[in-house]
Amino acid sequence: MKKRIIAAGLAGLVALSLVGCAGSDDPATEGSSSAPAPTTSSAAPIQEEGYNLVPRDINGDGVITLGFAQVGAESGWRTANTKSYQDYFVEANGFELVFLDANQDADKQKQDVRDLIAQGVEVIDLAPVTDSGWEPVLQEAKDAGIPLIISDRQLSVDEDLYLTYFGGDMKAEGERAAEWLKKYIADQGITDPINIVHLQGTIGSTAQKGRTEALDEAAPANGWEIVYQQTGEFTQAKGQEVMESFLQQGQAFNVIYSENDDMTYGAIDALRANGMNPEEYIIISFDGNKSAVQMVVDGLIDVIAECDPLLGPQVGDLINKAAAGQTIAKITYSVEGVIDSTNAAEKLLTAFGS
Ligand code: GYE
Repeated sequence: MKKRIIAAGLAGLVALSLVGCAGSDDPATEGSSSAPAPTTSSAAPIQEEGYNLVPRDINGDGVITLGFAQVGAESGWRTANTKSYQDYFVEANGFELVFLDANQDADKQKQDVRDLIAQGVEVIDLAPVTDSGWEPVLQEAKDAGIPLIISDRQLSVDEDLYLTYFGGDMKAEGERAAEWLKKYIADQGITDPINIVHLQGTIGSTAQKGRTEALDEAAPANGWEIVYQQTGEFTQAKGQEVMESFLQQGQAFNVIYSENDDMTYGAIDALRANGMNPEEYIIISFDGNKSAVQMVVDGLIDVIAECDPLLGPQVGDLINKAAAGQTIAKITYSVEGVIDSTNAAEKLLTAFGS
């Protein structure tokens, strides 16, 4: 029964968006001949319950077209993430990539996904800028019979609205960073009050929410004070700007908790510009770009909570498995840990980006 619903959905999409492919004998459309081909999009069969859309080469052109709704180009992590998609989703691997960049604009990104639906791509990968207001758009993709994957930043939406999530567990990353700080303070026998400058990522992104929530919980639990909390929007320039404005206040602090490497670079620049030595502060970062890992080796950054950007091949693998009829997990978190003085030299050998 499930199978027939899928086949009918695919037949609808073929009829709708792929004029000129009527002669295709792609096995993906097998079993659809008994289903009446709808002539308008509103007639496309709608899944009543569950999520059973399967990625396929619907138009039989030998490749699966993946529409990727990317966040933007705000960070080194993002650049590496985009490159991993561009490198993997190529014809030699059985794919074609349609890449749309939302420029960190959540409204534009909703339009981007609608454009991908209108273009009739065969699978959509959404890396959501922020986490609200997605239900109608995800429903539209589902109604059009296009399987949708959420990557990088998780969404708390009904499981029936997407095929799978692949990416980091942002709160766990923040918890690892906080645990590291707790242990470091104990190991070093630090008795000074802990005053934390907290540079946040893009407000409303799940990367920001998870990492912020972890610190917001750990601080009161450990008697730490967050003396400043401000978004640097995951960029180096904004990270430097907000750090500068904090430094103008002349308030005491001894820890920087920066939700990505780029803002950390900006904060370090701000410290130096004010004649301060970054090595005198405990600096906590996220991601693990090569330059940041080098800074751990050099003793400038104390710890990085890792976040893996090289999602392209891993998402590709999930698509292939789902296309082959295998059951894939609803949520898969990247394997991540922390990078500090104990393992930075080794981690440098495989660090991403520059
Ligand atoms: O940490 C940051 C990027 O969503 C995990 O976004 C991603 C975050 C990453 O801009 O550098």
